[in-house]
Amino acid sequence: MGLEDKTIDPAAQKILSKAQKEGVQTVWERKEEMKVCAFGDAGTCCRICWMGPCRINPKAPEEKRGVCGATADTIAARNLARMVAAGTSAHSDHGRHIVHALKLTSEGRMAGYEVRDISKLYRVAGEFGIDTRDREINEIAHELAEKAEEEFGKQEGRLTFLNRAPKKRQKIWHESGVEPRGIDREVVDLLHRTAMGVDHDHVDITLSSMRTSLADGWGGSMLATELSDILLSTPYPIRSKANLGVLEENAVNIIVHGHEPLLSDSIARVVREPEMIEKAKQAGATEGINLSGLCCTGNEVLMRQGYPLAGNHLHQELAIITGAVEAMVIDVQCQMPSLAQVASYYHTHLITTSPQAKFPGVMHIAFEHEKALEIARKIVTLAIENFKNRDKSKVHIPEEKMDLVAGFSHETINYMLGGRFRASYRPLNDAIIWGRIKGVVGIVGCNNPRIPQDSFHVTLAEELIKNDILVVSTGCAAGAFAKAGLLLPEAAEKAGPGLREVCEAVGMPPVLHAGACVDNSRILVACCEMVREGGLGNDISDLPVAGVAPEWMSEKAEAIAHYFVASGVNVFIGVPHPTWGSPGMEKLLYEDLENIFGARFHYEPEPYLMATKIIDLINKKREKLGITEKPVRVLYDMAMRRELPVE
Ligand code: BF8
Ligand code: SF4
Repeated sequence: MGLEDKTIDPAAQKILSKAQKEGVQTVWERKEEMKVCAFGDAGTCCRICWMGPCRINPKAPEEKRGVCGATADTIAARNLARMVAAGTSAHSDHGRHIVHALKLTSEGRMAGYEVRDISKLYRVAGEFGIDTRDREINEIAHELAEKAEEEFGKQEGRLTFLNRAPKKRQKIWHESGVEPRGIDREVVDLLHRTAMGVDHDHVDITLSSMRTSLADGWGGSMLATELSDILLSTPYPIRSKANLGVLEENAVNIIVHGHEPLLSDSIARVVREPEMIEKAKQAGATEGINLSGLCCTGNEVLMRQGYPLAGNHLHQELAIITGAVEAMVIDVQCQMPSLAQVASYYHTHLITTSPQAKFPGVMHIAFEHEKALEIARKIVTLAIENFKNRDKSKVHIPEEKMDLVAGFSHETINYMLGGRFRASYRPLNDAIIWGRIKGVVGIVGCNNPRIPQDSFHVTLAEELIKNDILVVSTGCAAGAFAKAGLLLPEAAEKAGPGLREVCEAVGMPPVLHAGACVDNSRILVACCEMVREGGLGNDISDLPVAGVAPEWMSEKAEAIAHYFVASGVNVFIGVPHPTWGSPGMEKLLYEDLENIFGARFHYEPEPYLMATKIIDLINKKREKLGITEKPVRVLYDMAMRRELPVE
């Protein structure tokens, strides 16, 4: 495998060459050595009970059954469902931690934290039926946290945020029996029904996967996003930089990596304290302390505080291999166990901070809410003290760093396109109706060494914007776009004439960074706003939009993909589902789901072909909406205005 087969990022290529010289193994070498097991890949390996494990030849699935009699369809459906359950639990547990932090903050038990977005607190409290009149902020926040906690443990009824969806979508969920009752309940339900000898109907199992995934998108993830905004502030457009070149030769480099924004928010504040900066200078770091982020924790500190992004998922080992990182502080999710091995070649302190995520032999400093700032200071001090151990002969920081603008929450899209005094989705809808913007596509998800890093993301996004399709992005896809310069307003030069005109008029990039993976919930809300604004149909499935996970690898990505389909958004994937050994599942996922949800999955491994398919789909949606022709602009006089129907 040549360097170009591993990554399209020149910074990554340079550090990979360094790794080879220094004998450090990375994810790509391990991937190359790993022989893919066809049964696992096809989804027809079952190890749910110990009469097995069983495997069914994916090329002749009808010829054989598991020891219990399970078919390939049952086995593949159960395996996929368990991925959705795990993905949902990850996002939702993250959400739970944020809810807990809001509660402690409202009780004055979280040092250095307070409600930072009061107007959002009022809005969300209103959705939960909380009386906000004449009450203290902390009292409202406390009640909201309690109501949000209940969303996890509810046994019946339905999740509160489902009310945000268009009425038609809510009806579809109700009639197909996929309304999530409580977040934890749905995860448990799915694990139960996929245990040995319970649900054997692949359609029924998959509908339950859909229900569980909705508990993620409209439950755990949405709570994580909204309550993080309330607690830590709602992102607004902010300038920063991305790629390994953000590391600094003469500074103490600290990287926060993982997903949960709580400790990293404290670290982000502590590194600005004058005493800490002075301490770093005394330790020989003339430029003080340099904080950057990786993966979704990186996205969180980027979106809210403008700290640079050192990279996306496949950059995590590379960052350490630069030899310039004093501490990598990790919390939960997407952190490769290999980090411990890689760090052992350099002076980097790898520090785990979550009681849920320990690595054997790795330093652990547990995050405690009451002592958040104290713990952040301890970690930053450790990093400063480690600066003297840096081996200068091993340091190589690539020069690549790209400017970017991030911070596009759905509130910001509202504001950017609508303006300060008429903030609404009207201008976006109008731009779509008039054809300047043909549609909106969310490109989200991971890096996966099955695909040269970032190649699918970047090729696809460039093709789409060239065809006047606005791209909204989260997670590691956003990291890829950041490094490739697509998050800059100047990237509008690569867009088609219509999109370019809109971007230039408001000074926004053609690819909008909407946040971490839990913030895919912002895309759901944006879709609801577009429907509510009018002119683009009555349901999310009417909108000229699509979702894409080109380089996905995580169970969380499966949960996201499922909830987008269940919400009426067609989802394209560049890496297939592990279901290809099951004819029933293939038909269901790639065809029949459409009949229930008005959307389905599409698999396409070639980025240009995928772009063509997405453009076709968007054109079909536009045709159905009757907006293929450029509408004739009519100037209303007073008499015509009086004729307009008033709702
Ligand atoms: O939650 S995009 S590799 S970092 S799973 Fe992980 Fe995938 Fe990145 Fe964020 Ni999302
Ligand atoms: Fe085999 Fe059935 Fe047990 Fe799965 S549940 S391991 S198919 S016997």
